[in-house]
Amino acid sequence: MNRRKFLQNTALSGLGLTVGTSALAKTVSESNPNTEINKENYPLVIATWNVPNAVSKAWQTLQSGKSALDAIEKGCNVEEEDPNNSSVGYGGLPDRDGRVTLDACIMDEKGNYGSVVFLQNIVNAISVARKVMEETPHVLMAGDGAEQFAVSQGFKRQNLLTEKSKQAWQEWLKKSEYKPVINIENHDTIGMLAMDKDGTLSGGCTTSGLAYKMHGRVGDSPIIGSGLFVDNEVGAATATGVGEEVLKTVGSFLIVELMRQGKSPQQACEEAVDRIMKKQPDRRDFQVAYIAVNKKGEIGSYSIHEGFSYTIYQNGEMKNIKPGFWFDGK
Ligand code: SD4
Repeated sequence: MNRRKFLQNTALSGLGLTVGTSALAKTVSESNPNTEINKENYPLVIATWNVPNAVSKAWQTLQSGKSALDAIEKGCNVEEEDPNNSSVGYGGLPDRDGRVTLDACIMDEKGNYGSVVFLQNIVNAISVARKVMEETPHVLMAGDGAEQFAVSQGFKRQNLLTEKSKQAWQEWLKKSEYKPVINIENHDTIGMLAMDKDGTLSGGCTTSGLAYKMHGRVGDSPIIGSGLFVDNEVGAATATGVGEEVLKTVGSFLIVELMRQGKSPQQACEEAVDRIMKKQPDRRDFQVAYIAVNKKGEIGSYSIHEGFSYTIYQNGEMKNIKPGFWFDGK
C-alpha cells in the first residue's frame, strides 16, 4: 500500500469508516505500472523453451485477426502433435506403467478456465480443456470422464505412445529409477501466454507430465494458479519444471499477485523461485522456470538452473532468450 493510501485508510478507519473494495481496487490499479497499457508492445506471444514452430503458429493466428485464446490453442497444438516433443501430447514419455497421460489447461481474459488432467488417448489436450471451459458447466475434468467427453465433442482416440517413447520407457524399466531430468531443452512442457493487438491476454499450458511418474500422478500444468494464471487487469504467468514444487507454492498465481502489488514481471518471477528455494536452498536436483508478462507487454523470466530458455515473438521478431537463474554463481 502506498503512503497516501495508508494515511487515507488510517484516517477513515479512525473515523469509523471503511473503504469499499472497488474503491481500493481502483486505487491499486491506478498506481500500478503493471496495469498500464502500451500498445507498441502488442501483439506478443511468449512460451517456455525453444519452441519456434508453436510460437510462430500462435503469432500467425493473431495476425489473421483471431483472438489471443485461439492463438494459444493453435500454438500449443503444434507441440502436442509433434512426435519429437517427448513431454507433450503424441510422443510424450509415459508413466512408469507405460501409459501416456496428459494434463492441460487454458484461461481467457475474462478469468474463464478449463482443464483436463490424467487424459489418455487424445492428442490435443488443450483443445479438450477449451471445450471443458466453453461447453460444460465445469472447469476441470479427469481421466476416463474427460476422455469420453472429448470423444463426444468429436476428438479421435489415438495411441499416444510412439515407438521411440516406448523404447525409452523399456530402457528406463531396466533400472526403474524415478529421477526427473533437469532440462529436456526444446522438448519440454509448453506454457504459452499471448496478447492480441489490444493487449487482451490469454494463456495455456500442456504436457504429458514428468516421465515415468506414478500412474495417476498429476502435475502443476493443468492446475489454475500453479502451472498457469491469467488476470487481464494485471498480467499472466506460466511454469515448467517439477510440478510438485510449483504446486506447493502456487507459483503462477503468486507471480500475478506480486505484479498486482507493483513488482515487475522479472521481480515477481525471481520472488516465486525464491519462495521455492528458501525452503531447500541446497537441493540441486530439480528445475522450475517461470515466464510472465504484465499488461504493458513487459516480460519476466527466471529459473532455478541454467539451461531454461523461452521463445518470444514481439514487434515482428522472434527470439529465444536465456533468462537468469538461481544457482548462478552460488
Ligand atoms: C509437470 N510441470 O508435470 C510439468 C512438467 C514440466 O518441464 O514442466 N516439465 O510437473
